[in-house]
Amino acid sequence: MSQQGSLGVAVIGTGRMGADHVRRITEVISGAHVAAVVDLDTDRAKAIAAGVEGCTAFADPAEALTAPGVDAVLVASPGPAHEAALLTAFEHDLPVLCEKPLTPDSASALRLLEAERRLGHRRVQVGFMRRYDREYVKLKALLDSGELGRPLMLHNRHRNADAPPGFTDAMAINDSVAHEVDVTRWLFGQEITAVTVLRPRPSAHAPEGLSDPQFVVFETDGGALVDVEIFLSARYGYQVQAEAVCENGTARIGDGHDMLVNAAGRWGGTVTPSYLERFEDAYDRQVQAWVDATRRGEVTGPSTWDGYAVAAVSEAGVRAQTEGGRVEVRLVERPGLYR
Ligand code: ISE
Repeated sequence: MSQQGSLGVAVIGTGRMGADHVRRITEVISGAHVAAVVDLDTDRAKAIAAGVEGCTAFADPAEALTAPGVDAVLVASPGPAHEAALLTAFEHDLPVLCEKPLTPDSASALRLLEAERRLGHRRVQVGFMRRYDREYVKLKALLDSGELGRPLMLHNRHRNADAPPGFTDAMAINDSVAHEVDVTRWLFGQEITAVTVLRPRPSAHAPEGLSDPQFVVFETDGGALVDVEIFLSARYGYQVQAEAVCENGTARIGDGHDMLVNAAGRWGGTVTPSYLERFEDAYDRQVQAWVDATRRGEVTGPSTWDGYAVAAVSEAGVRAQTEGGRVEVRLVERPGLYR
């Protein structure tokens, strides 16, 4: 570790998320600095590196990971590039924070699981940032306390103002519903065993090539039912809500009630424009937790197993979209490293 014990991070991928993480590491959190940025778009990488003291731009992740002063890696490149980046990080036994999805399919996620097992210790925290959102954390604590009794159902609403250009039905599962796959497993401590996808007549605002909204149903091995409304062109803003229905009561988060204004004959609050604002605090806490754990020599948070399980459920979800009906999820046995 360089700079008086500060963790030198290489950020791979300098798109929307990567650039936001560079800002976060440089300006918001403590204990780390960005030592390298990597992007195939070298102009973009150089422009970002120019704004960060001591940061070097690279086009090739392998080169960046052996650069002097690089102690850890934050992977924020597109999902299909994650496997190669993580395998390179494993070669150098570097700690990794990998943006979700871990990989876009279960076979590649399984290869990573095997590679990490061969290392013999956990190296990866997967970027399921909702686990660091204060409201989700409260909901998890309440469910874990047992006060509400056994969870029976989880209703989720996941709305984006607009889908990015080129967003497909499969991406609605792999990139968006992947979050509900993770929070379901985490909140309930159960695995998802089957997925069904239903679709109403699409919104007139649904972009070409995307069936929007969609209604996704999970069944779990604990006998719970979970529904997710994924609506990517909801227009009015970004909203994520969850309501757990349990034997002794219900608990709901994401209503955005932190300030209600009464004025001009109406009452209400504001809706965040995108996930960057809605989950800003969760992203900060996630990256800070990763840096703190790494500096202590530990690995915490969502694991490669969680990334694999989400990839397997997402794959079943995409099959349910194309084939129709209920698609079962089959996971390999959970290795001891992840228990
Ligand atoms: C995006 O990749 C995210 O991770 C957001 O949290 C999600 O709401 C959005 O739909 C995805 O495209």
